[in-house]
Amino acid sequence: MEKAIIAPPSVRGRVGDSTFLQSRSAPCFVLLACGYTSVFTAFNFRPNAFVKVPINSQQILQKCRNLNTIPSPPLDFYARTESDRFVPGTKPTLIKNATIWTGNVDGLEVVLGDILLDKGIIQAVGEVPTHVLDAYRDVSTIEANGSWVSPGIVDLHSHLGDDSSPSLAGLVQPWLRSLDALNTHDDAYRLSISGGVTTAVVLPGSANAIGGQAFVIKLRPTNDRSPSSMLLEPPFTFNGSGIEEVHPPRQACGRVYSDTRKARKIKVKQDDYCAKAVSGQWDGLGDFPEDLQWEALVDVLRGKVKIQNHCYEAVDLDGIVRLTNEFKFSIAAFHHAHETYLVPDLLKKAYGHTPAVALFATNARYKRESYRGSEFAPHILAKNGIQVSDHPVLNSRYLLYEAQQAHYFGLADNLALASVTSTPAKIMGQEHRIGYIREGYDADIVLWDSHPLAIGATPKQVLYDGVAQLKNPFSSSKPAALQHVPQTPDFSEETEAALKYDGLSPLEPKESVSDRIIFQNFSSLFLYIGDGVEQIFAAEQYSGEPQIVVVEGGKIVCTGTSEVCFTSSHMKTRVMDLQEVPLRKPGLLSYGSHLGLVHIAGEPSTQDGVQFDGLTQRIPNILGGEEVVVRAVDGLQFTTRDALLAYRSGVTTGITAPISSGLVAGLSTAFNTGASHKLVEGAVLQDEVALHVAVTMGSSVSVSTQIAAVRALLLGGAKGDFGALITKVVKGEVPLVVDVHNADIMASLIQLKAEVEKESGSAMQMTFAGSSEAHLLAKEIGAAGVGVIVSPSRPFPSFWEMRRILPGPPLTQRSAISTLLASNVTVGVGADASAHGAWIARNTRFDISWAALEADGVITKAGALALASSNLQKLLGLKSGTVSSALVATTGGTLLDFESKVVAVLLSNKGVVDLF
Ligand SMILES: *[C@@H]1O[C@H](CO)[C@@H](O)[C@H](O)[C@H]1NC(C)=O
Ligand SMILES: *[C@@H]1O[C@H](CO)[C@@H](O)[C@H](O)[C@H]1NC(C)=O
Ligand SMILES: *[C@@H]1O[C@H](CO)[C@@H](O)[C@H](O)[C@H]1NC(C)=O
Ligand SMILES: *[C@@H]1O[C@H](CO)[C@@H](O)[C@H](O)[C@H]1NC(C)=O
Ligand SMILES: CC(=O)N[C@H]1CO[C@H](CO)[C@@H](O)[C@@H]1O
Repeated sequence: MEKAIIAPPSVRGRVGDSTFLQSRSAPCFVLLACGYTSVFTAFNFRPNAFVKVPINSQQILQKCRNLNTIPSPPLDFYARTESDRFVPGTKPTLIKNATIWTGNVDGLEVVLGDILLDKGIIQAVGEVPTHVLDAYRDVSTIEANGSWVSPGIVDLHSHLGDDSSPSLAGLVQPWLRSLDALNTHDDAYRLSISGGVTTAVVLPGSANAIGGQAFVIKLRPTNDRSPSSMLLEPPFTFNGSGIEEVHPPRQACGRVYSDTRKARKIKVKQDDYCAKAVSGQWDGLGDFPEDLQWEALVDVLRGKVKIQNHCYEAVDLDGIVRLTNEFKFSIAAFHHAHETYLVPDLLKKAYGHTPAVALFATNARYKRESYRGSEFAPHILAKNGIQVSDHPVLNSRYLLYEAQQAHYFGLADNLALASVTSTPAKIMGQEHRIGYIREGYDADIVLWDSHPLAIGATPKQVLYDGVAQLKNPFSSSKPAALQHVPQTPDFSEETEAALKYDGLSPLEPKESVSDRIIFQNFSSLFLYIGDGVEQIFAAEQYSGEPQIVVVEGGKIVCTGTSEVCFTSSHMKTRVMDLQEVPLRKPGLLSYGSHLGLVHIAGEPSTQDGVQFDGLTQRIPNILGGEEVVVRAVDGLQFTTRDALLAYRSGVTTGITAPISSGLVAGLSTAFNTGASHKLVEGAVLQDEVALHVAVTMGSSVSVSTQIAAVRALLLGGAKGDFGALITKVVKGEVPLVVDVHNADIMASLIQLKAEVEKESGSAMQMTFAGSSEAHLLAKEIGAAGVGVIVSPSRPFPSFWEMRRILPGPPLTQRSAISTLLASNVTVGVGADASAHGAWIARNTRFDISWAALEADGVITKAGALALASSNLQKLLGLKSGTVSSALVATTGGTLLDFESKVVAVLLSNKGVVDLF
């Protein structure tokens, strides 16, 4: 209950002024009931024309005026001399002699020169005037020596801090705000910073239709150590749990799917209310209608919120576009958005403006909605004038890698770099301060060790608000070739096919021929020699007669000069000119994903399925109970799109274990990724490869119980077929591959191996797969003769049992792979099993390339190829000769770089050459 005074419309402007009230006729105080919470003033003016004006009418009118104000930076934003994020005490910094990608002129501008940072702001770019420099006494200088410099990377789609790493037990609706759950201790911040990421839109989880409100944060640690202090620009002033409005309003970010009707009702009520208030019809108007719960959605309808919309398929995109027109709101960006490239004209019909599209580069087919996803989507969308932003799958540290891949598949270099800097800045409504290197912008700068679009590009230093973030960064020296934008191959045919076939273009080889083929004009030749990979020809070290390779029936019959190799033949002969920088190398292997057992990861009906787990379930008698041996070969599915894409990317062999969520998975199999079905010659390379088990802290059964079970099995507890298999494992005839990440579990397994070997008197072959923490035991693993398959090859502490990763440059000099190699451990690179699908197998060539670039020169090109070929062959116990039956020919460069493309696979066991 509040005191109320009624005032005449003519004096509304001075309601609440007690002097004023007293100077007029005697006021009549009226008590208002009805639960009104605002203070009303009453004034007796004309008895029959009382108007109740709320005492806070000024605030209400201001609120009404602000209702439809579109968020923008304060009008004096560009006059700022100090950033609101400036850390007092930060010295001015001069970055000298840099190659600066500014983001200006549509991402085409590159400036050679200096950058001056002070007060958290970029003060000058290019030539810093002497009088400006002279004004500073104490400046830290970074000699860039011509290094590439870009604005900080901007991640438009992050769950950093909300999905913490390592993941521990930790909910979402439109009224939920990601800020309220932001974990400031997420290990991923430091990792993302080391990848050059400076700003991220943190979205709440994607579980509900309406995800909730997202916030834009900068990732660096703050002196406050609070989530609020990480906000780039709070949309409002936070005070207690309430929200105070500022004018003009600041940008908010939200994610909306549908259910806008409720919000529209509130909006209509507010508009009616304000129409009355503005015209002075206060009588009976009551409180301003609002509902905190739906406020975000009302703001959406008022165009105040940037909507980031998860939306995949044409049917859903169509629905949302209709909704935007019905409710008159616009969408900032569609995220994931796998089918947007098929419907660019539909996107252009969205209300207000064409939404931008945030995409993964090669991650697709992980659920039905992403089945038609294409690596050519960014290029196609850009050609349609639609803004593209890239986003990472798991680890935003490698967001730039997404842009690199989009560039590899045809997106122009200026747009590819913009897709992780200026474009996401624009989409999130922050392009007035981030995403560019411009005077007056936030001093968020990354110095790179190579051209940012070159494979393996790694920051040498990252500055946030002018504060250098990397202490003692380590940077490996990069080949000069990586200082230029990669000359990417021509994918125009594949790009057209993606559209022509509605996203499902045929992936089979164009031709499979047994003709005689002469390859000429290649720059390097790598072959399996003994049990390793060797480079047997390098054009740059050769000055003799041109070399050729003659292939008959898929087999190399001669390498040498044409004089040496020329033999007349009745065979039909083709000549393949690999043009200047071509070459040939062993086909790669992919192990670690469910390649060949799954078409779509999220759709159980497209897969081989999960088997029984003897440790937690009773295995049915019809299977022979615990004596059963499950073999992946029995469930193999050929021509999955992931396998065919892997084949086209040089991964000729898949080694896949049965899908299991328990202790024992069963026997893996090796197959040709390009084969059309199992009964084709050469389709299955080896029926039974290795026995796979998994020991993990993520199990419902204790680690000690799992180890006890492995011990019981190896020491004679297994019977029947399974017992016979275990006998072979103990004798070292079949390798035991253990999926394990944690170093303490590895130590127990090393002891167990010794125990079993002592008992049996024979050496067994043990391989760790996953192995996130293996570097901690490198010496012991080497001494125990255990091999290691590292996956993911660029580590990420997703779970507690993998938290002690060795992140590699720039945070550490050594990577896990180089550390293990230094202890003479045989190391292979596997596909990341946590990547939701086998799509990742196609990227093996780039994974091994990164691994070599991060190893500071200790891994040669042949060594890099071995990581995913001969070493995997050894680690998994494949019969020798199994994988050397496949060789890959590329044009434009080696399999290891962004400039090459696979043109042929030589299959000697099948007697053919597959041409693409
Ligand atoms: C530039 O060269 C100097 C001298 O060799 C070196 O100290 C500095 O670290 C280099 N800067 C970068 C960014 O690599
Ligand atoms: C910039 O650095 C490059 C590479 O170290 C060097 O060749 C060039 O002379 C430097 N330019 C200036 C102006 O210092
Ligand atoms: C927060 O609200 C309280 C109570 O309304 C007020 O006294 C205080 O000045 C506000 N603080 C800020 C920083 O706006
Ligand atoms: C690795 O092998 C090399 C060559 O056999 C040997 O010289 C070196 O000592 C070994 N290193 C370790 C750590 O075992
Ligand atoms: C280096 C090399 O092998 N160059 C050859 C490329 O192919 C042409 C014929 O197409 C030869 O004339 C070159 O000698």
